[in-house]
Amino acid sequence: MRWSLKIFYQTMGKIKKKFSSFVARFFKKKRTRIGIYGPPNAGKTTLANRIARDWTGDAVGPVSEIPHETRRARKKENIIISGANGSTVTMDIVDTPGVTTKVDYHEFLEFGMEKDEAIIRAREATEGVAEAMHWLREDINGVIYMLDSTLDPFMQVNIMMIGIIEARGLPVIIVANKIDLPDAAPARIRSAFPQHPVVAISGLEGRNVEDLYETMLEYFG
Ligand SMILES: Nc1nc2c(ncn2[C@@H]2O[C@H](COP(=O)(O)OP(=O)(O)OP(=O)(O)O)[C@@H](O)[C@H]2O)c(=O)[nH]1
Ligand SMILES: [Mg+2]
Repeated sequence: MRWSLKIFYQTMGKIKKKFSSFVARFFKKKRTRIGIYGPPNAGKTTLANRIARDWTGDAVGPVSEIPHETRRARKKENIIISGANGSTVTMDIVDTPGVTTKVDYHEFLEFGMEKDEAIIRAREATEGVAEAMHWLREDINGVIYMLDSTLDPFMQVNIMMIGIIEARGLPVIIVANKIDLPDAAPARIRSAFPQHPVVAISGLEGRNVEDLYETMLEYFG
């Protein structure tokens, strides 16, 4: 009798352990995948590098003043961001190629690039745009939409991209970047997209990025 009681308690113990590990797995927070989208040269890679450096110590990819520097999506996994109140969110950050409706190789010649190299860059950039759109459909849970706040936000490509992101029901934070420049007008971006949170930053200097991290915790957490 005593033996059967012992076996009974042992079995119950095993079941309890299995059950609690199942519960833990069930409630474990999934990693969220955040895509940084926006037109070429907005400062997407600069911000991706800053986020990665601030929270993991590594960079994501090269930055340049020539548009379409990023021509393949690049991912940095397992970035854990934590906020002032102790909340955290684990995310993969995907830096995407700048999305435009047309890539013209002539644009690169102005930067002193050889014609052959410019044509290759234009082709790669076009493929990169298609790839970025594919990721948006398949694999992204939230979006940082990056704009250069010295430029007009009412470009067709921005309206179209924000429309696609809204149609997919993804949470989006709009970043008004380059506020260190004298022509920056983040208020213009705020009034263009009143339905979404807008955070004005300088990704280059790091100004106001803390505010962006808190907003990311709020919207992507
Ligand atoms: N003044 C200023 N320049 C910035 C800022 N962020 C990025 N830049 C500059 O803008 C240029 C483009 O930056 P990237 O980070 O390569 O931009 P991107 O959006 O990744 O560009 P693509 O990959 O070509 O789509 C570079 O010369 C950066 O140094 C900023 O906050 N202020
Ligand atoms: Mg880039």
